[in-house]
Amino acid sequence: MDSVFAAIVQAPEDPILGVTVAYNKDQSPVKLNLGVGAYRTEEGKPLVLNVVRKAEQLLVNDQSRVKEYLPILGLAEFNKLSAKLILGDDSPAIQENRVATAQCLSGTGSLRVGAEFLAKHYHERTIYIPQPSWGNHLKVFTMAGLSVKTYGYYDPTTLGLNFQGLLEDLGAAPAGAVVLLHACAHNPTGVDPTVEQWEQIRQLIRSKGLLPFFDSAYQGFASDGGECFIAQSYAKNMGLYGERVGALSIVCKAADVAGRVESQLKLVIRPMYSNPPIHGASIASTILKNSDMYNEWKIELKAMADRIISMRKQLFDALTAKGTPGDWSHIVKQIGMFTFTGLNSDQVAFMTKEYHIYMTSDGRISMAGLSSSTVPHLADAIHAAVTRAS
Ligand code: PLA
Repeated sequence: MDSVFAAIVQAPEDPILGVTVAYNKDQSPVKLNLGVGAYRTEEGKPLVLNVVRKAEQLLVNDQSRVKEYLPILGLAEFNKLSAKLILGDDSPAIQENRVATAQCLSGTGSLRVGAEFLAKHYHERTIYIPQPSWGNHLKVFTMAGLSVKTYGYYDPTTLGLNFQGLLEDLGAAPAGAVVLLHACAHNPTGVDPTVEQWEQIRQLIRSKGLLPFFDSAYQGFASDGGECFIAQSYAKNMGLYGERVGALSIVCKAADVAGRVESQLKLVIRPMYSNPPIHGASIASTILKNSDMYNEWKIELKAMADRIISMRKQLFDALTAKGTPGDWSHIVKQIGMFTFTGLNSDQVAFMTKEYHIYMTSDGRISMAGLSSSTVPHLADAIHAAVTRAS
């Protein structure tokens, strides 16, 4: 007898995580995964931070720890520390008890819970995301019941910020609309506004009564007294990817509002996954609350960031030395884990087929997946892809 599911069609792989699936199937010894934004060492290995190992050891040795359910909003201490980390120690919003924070399943879970809350309680259902943005934004917000529009962000002719387009599009947005902002290190473009541009964006958002929803971290902006949503992820900065550690903070104008917002967050979360997992959040709070471990974390984080910057330089130098046609200075100018190369999907497909280099079809490469020993291989592939047709 036929299955009742016989008519189900095969779903496509995810545009980002599917790159890893294809990579895993490749038997070539020179294969290279520059798809997902996951940090690798110079040896090409995943990295568990020393300070994370230390925190885990402390947790394991602590016999008083149990495996009870966390409250719906997660570990209270973790939530406090996360809000402090993103808003700053001396944030008036924290001092005045105006922040409602929920421990969520990493950045994605924080975005989703925030979006569900907005769909249920907010009068304006439209959210503006940058063009382009992280591919999952559209799906997360649509699934939560919001209607997604885009605002100008990237200018492919300058490989820089389309600031005029951004101001025009947000200026034309309906009052109250939600605006998704990448707090820093915009994915996939690696292009961020300058401090002055951020201030102009802030003024526009406040003057139009738009509601900012930050993905990740940008200290300072959120301390202007206005309301905002912040989705934090510890996946990359603590290397806690698979532990799924994150937080949603909703900054409100008054403590009584924050209290009611928090009570409603619980009603959103309880039927979704009941309550979040304990281990990863315990690691993060162990690190955040101990000043020695906190400092150690910052040093290790900086080492990761510095290695990525050095990869940018090495790749740029390699292409310059080869005389690869085109201006490649954006490789060193862009910020964060990714270089938005400007390579098109045909060139990407060519590099995967001929060089076993895996990356997203929009031409984004994860610089964190590169090492000194693989830079020449990537430079060869880019050179061949660029010179092939011409
Ligand atoms: N927001 C942005 C802008 C991201 O780039 C990512 C992850 C997330 C949120 C979610 O991260 P988290 O849920 O793991 O905390 N982007 C990755 C991985 C690194 C992915 O697509 O899931 C990327 O390669 O784009």
